[in-house]
Amino acid sequence: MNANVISLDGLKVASRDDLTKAIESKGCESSSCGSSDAPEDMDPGTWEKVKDHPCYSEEAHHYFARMHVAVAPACNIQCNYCNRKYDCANESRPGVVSERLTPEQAARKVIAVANEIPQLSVLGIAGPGDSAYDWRKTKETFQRVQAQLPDIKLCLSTNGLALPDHVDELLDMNIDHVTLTINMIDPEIGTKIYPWIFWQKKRRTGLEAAQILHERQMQSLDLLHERGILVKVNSVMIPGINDEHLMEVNAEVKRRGAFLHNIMPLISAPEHGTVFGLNGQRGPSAKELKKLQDACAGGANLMKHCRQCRADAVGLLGEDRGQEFTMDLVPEEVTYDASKRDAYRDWVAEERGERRAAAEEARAETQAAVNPDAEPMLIAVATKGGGRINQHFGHATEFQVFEVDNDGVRFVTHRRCDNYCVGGYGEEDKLELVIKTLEGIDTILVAKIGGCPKDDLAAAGIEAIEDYAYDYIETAVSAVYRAKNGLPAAEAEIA
Ligand code: CLF
Ligand code: SF4
Repeated sequence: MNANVISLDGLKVASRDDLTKAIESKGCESSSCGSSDAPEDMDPGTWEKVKDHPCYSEEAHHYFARMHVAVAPACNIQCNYCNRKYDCANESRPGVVSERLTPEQAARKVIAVANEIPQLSVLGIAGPGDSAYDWRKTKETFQRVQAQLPDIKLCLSTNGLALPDHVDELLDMNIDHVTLTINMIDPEIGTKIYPWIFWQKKRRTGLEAAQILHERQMQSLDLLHERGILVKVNSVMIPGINDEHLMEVNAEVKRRGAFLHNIMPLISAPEHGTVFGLNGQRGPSAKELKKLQDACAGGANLMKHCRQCRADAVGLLGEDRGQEFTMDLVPEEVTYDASKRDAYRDWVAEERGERRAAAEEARAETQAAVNPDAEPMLIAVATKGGGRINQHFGHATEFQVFEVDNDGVRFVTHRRCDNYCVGGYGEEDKLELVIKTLEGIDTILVAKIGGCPKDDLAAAGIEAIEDYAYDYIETAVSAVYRAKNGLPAAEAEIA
């Protein structure tokens, strides 16, 4: 096979031009990024580490995919939002069970996925228990993958209790991304979240347990930071328990060098069988989460594009292709072929540069023609990746939401929904739910939409626009904003 031929979701293309055309006509289903220029707020060394990581770079998540392998079932603590029948809720949606794998099966699965999904850039181990406690299996998996697919980034997620014992091994394996779940820096608050931990061969409870966990988490953060390993801190926001306290957590993890802080909403329901689910502890509303995120402005940088994925997730953050790669579908013998991924990365390097230049140009022109009366807008987009508006309204299972004002365009969140169109037909009851999901949105940009849903959206005060199909998101959002406010169009948009 020609090393430059790439297949994307069945599209065979032989050159960058072909790939661009393919994506413009069908939509890019995946991700990878690679302008060699670091953004202004990042040094080149850090940029090199994050530019292909969909969780550590919002921009990268338009291009690159991650996969998880569920190899580490054992855990050394109990969180009140976790039921051990399911996967670790620190990095997964609760109530989900993944297919447990041996390290050998996991390595085989990674090769099978890498051969099919050229956007794959990261292998994460996020349980289904604790990856640092179940270390032997985690380490063997990483070693096998590193030996066979040296260009895949390795990423670990842990509660931090066992991590200090393995930090130097992480360094030896070239792992430069670790997620620590830190829900408190005050052990009194910790007693309301953690009923026990297992530490030095004994079960500890109450304040002693929370104190040890806190000290080990801070030690983990310090050791990782000293070694130049990037740390993302995940915190589960639990109203009435740690919600206000998370501002202090944010400031402390920033002080200790965390690269990102990901505040995740507690998802709690009786059917999950967790302590919080059974005692009626609620999760935060989207408004409460946003308020806390706004209150943390100026502290540690916040991740806002997390999808709370599964311990066996595969694909772009907004999609899960795990069912295409269950072990019964992975061949016994698989040989790694890096050619598609290499060609994809080359394409993304160029594409990313162009996208950034177009967005910058639109932003500059927006700022140059400020209308002081212009109101900020919330604009939702339907996208399958590649940073473009390339999805049919009826096929979207989530919408990415951007805020735009005279300062430019910013990603703020995503909103999940069931897709409206199933088997070629729209379902009216689903449309009602989609419209509810889009509450507060001014405009939605889609590649295509039918007349009926467009009218129903308009009746709900949401304008659906197809005019920017396959355009870059930021330039399109900026164009809509300017058109609404009587500002001149940017050159990038006219082109
Ligand atoms: Fe996985 Fe986590 Fe690594 Fe990402 S997920 S181990 S850092 S590769 Fe990402 Fe998923 Fe959110 Fe996690 S979207 S749950 S932040
Ligand atoms: Fe569950 Fe993860 Fe907490 Fe362990 S660390 S109890 S697996 S949520």
